[in-house]
Amino acid sequence: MLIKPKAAISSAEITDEQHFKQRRSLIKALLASGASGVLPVAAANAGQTPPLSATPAELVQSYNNYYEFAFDKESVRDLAQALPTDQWSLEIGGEVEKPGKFYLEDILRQQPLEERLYRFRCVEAWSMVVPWLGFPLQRLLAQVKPLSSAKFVKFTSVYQPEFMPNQERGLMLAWPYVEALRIDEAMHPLTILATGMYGNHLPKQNGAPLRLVVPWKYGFKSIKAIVKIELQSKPPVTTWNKSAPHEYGFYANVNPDVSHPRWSQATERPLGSALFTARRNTELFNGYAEQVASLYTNMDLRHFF
Ligand SMILES: Nc1nc2c(c(=O)[nH]1)N[C@H]1C(S)=C(S)[C@@H](COP(=O)(O)O)O[C@H]1N2
Ligand SMILES: [Mo]
Repeated sequence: MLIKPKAAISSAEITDEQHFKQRRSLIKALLASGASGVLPVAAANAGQTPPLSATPAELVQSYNNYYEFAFDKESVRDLAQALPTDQWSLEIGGEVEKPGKFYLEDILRQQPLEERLYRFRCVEAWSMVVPWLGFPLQRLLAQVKPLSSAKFVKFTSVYQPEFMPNQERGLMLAWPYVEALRIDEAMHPLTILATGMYGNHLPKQNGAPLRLVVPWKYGFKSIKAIVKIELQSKPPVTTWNKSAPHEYGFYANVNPDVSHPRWSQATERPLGSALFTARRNTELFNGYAEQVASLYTNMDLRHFF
């Protein structure tokens, strides 16, 4: 399913819009021809009832958790526009054969973008459905050749206190924001690095120019504005887990049966639904159990929350 960009984009900001247009038509063509190598969107969405429909872009792009900028969701969009995102580079290192510094532009020349319509569930019990544009993280990791000693993947967000008010003030969390996955989670085909949404560029408030999306985990795992990826033999210390270990586990798999200490996770409020309309039931692994449950066989999900 492809969605046309809704709002016109400002021409000053978009120098490579042509590039995106070409990509979009390439994706369309490949989907129409059933060619492999591009995500079968239908397959990614299989088994989900009712069929997913995207949350309006305007909501997804104006209600944002991005603590480097603000603690409230409404002021992030404006503040985030100050972050410089051009000439972005990504360092990849640790337990790999071929570490290096890569320009995002070069990475994108090699990685065909795919559209993935995913559920997204914040630990605060609201949810949305987002058509991301991105590529499987496993494809990038394969290029740096992980060693067999690589058991975890650590992600680090940009540190730019000049442009990120809460970094400048040293408020709330230890900056930069860090997240991590187990290597098999990182290599799972549902795990993507996103560079766009709604058939267009990724807005700054949503983590431009490069963010992680792990659809079966709570939203805080999907780290924004990534500048570094390190493969490690030991479990990395992650931002939320460190700041409140009893509230935010390392795994953070969406699970209706494991409550947050301060609220239930059994239901969620779809973004855009009226205050008093029915909430929807939260699904185990956010609806992706069929694809990911095998990663956690024999694990007590209450203990490893
Ligand atoms: N660097 C960074 N990444 C982050 C966050 C953050 O504060 N800083 N918030 C997380 C949380 S709690 C959520 S719910 C999602 C929100 O993504 P969105 O604004 O695109 O909806 O981003 C996640 N990634
Ligand atoms: Mo969140």
